[in-house]
Amino acid sequence: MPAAYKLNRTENDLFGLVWFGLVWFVYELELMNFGGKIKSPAYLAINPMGKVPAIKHGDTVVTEVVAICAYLADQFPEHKLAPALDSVLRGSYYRWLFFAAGPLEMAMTAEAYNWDINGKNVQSVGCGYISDTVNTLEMALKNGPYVCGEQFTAADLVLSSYIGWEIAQKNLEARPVFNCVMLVSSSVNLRCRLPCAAP
Ligand SMILES: N[C@@H](CCC(=O)N[C@@H](CS)C(=O)NCC(=O)O)C(=O)O
Repeated sequence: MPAAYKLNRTENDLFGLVWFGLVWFVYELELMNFGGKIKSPAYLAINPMGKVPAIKHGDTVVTEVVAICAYLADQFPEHKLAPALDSVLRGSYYRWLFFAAGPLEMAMTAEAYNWDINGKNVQSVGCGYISDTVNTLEMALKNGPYVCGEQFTAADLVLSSYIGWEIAQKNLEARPVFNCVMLVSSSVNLRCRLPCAAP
């Protein structure tokens, strides 16, 4: 089973909901603190970025929250957190996982730190205007019940975690579909599936 590294903060942090899902898998959990163990040589040997989360599974180290979720979903298929390799749903699965790691993380950081995305730079900025990313996220989620259709996947875990954190940080407006997605993911995490028709 994997060892996992996570910040010593509340379960509502950036990776809280994702992590809540990952405890299905995680055997050993090592908590980090800002400026402390996270920048120690021992941890930098695991992640030279000095950032969490990270996991070690046998000799394999995986960093980047979305990669960790995708990796664990593949390694522990009994949890059915990824569409089958030959399923066409794999297209949506990859699409929204990478959307979270790319445009969504970038747009939320841009919002948090007032980055100037304007007519001169928007064509080169991966998230476009912040509203482009937020509207696309809403579009992806509104047909439900899950982002890949009928199957709850690691992509839902990732997106709901980002959404929860970013709403709490006031970087993302609490649109009805975003609230709904968080509720559904929490429920699935608690092993009681409550498919939700988005408003
Ligand atoms: N792109 C990374 C982001 C990781 C990240 O920013 N982690 C923050 C969590 S708040 C961290 O470890 N910060 C500690 C530091 O930079 O010292 C991922 O997806 O995992």
